Amino acid sequence: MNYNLHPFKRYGNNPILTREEIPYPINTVFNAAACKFNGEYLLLLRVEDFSGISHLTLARSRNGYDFSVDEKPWIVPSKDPEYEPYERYGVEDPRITQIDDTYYITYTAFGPYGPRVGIGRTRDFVHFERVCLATEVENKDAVLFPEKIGGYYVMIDRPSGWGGQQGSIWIQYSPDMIHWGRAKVLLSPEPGWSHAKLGISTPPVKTDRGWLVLYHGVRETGSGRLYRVGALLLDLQNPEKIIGYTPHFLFGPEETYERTGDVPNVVFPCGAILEDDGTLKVYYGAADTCIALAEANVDDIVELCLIEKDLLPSFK
Ligand code: BMA
Repeated sequence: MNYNLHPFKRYGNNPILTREEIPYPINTVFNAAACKFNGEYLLLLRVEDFSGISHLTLARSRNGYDFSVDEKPWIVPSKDPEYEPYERYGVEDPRITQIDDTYYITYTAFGPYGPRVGIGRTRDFVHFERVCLATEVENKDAVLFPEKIGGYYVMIDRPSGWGGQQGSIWIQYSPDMIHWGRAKVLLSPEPGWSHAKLGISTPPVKTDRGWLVLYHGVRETGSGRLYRVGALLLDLQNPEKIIGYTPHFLFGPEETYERTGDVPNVVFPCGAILEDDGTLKVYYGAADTCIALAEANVDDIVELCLIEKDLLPSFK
C-alpha cells in the first residue's frame, strides 16, 4: 500500500503567532478557534495572562497566514452570577461553528468545580452573548455540528471517564441549544498512541463522504503527556456511526516550537478551515505557548479514514 500516513505539511513560517504579536503583556497564546467571516480569516485566540487565567482575543487576516491581533480581549471570564463561579479560572480552548448566520462558540469554562462546556454566539464578532453552560463538570473539548441533524443540534464533547482517568468522546443532542441529552459514547481510547484520553479537536467539516473530525489522542510517557492528532469520519445522516478512522496519529509534535514551551510535546488544533481547492488549514496550539498552521488535502485525510478503518480492533 502506498499512501501517505502523515498528510499534513507545516506552514514554512510557523509559528504564525507568538506572544510578541499580542499588543498587551501576556504569558502565552495557543489553542485558537478559526473561521472565515466577511472575507477575512478570524482566529479566536486562547490567551493566558501572567496570573495563569485565560481569555479569548480575536486576530484577523486577509490570507490565513499573516494575522494581526486586536488591541483588547474579546471574551473574558463572566461576572454574571450565573456564570461567574464556573468561569472564575478562565475561558479556554474555543471552537467556532457557523450555523446559518450565527457563529456559535464552544469553550471550556474553568472554575473551582472543574471544567465544563460553555456555549455563546455572535453574528458580527463584536457582540458576544452567552447561551448556556451546556454540561456539568468534568467536561471539555466540545464542538457543534454546522447544521441540525434529524431536527436536533448535535454536539460532541469529552466528559472525563471513570475515576477521572479515561476520557472518551461522546455525542449528544439538543432541540434548543440549551437542553442537552441522549448522550452516547462515540469513541474510547485504544491501547497505543492515544491510550490515556481522547478529545475532539476541530468542528465537523462536511465532505461528500461524511463528517470529518480531527481529534487529539494523549499518550502518557515517562516524561509527561504527548498530544497528537487523528481523524474520524462520521455518517452524514447518523453522526453516531463511525464510518472511517485512522488507527494511527496523522500529526504530532516534531518541531522545536511543538517540543518545547510551557507544556512540551503538544499539538492541539481547535480550528480548521476548508478552502475551495480542498486544502484544510488546521490551526493548532504548539506546546501551550504559540500558534502554528498545518495544511492537508481534505480528500487525503478522508481516504486514510476509509482505507484504514478495519485496522481498529474495536471497530469490527
Ligand atoms: C488539555 C487542555 C489544553 C492543553 C492541553 C495540553 O487538557 O487543557 O488546553 O493545551 O491539555 O496542556
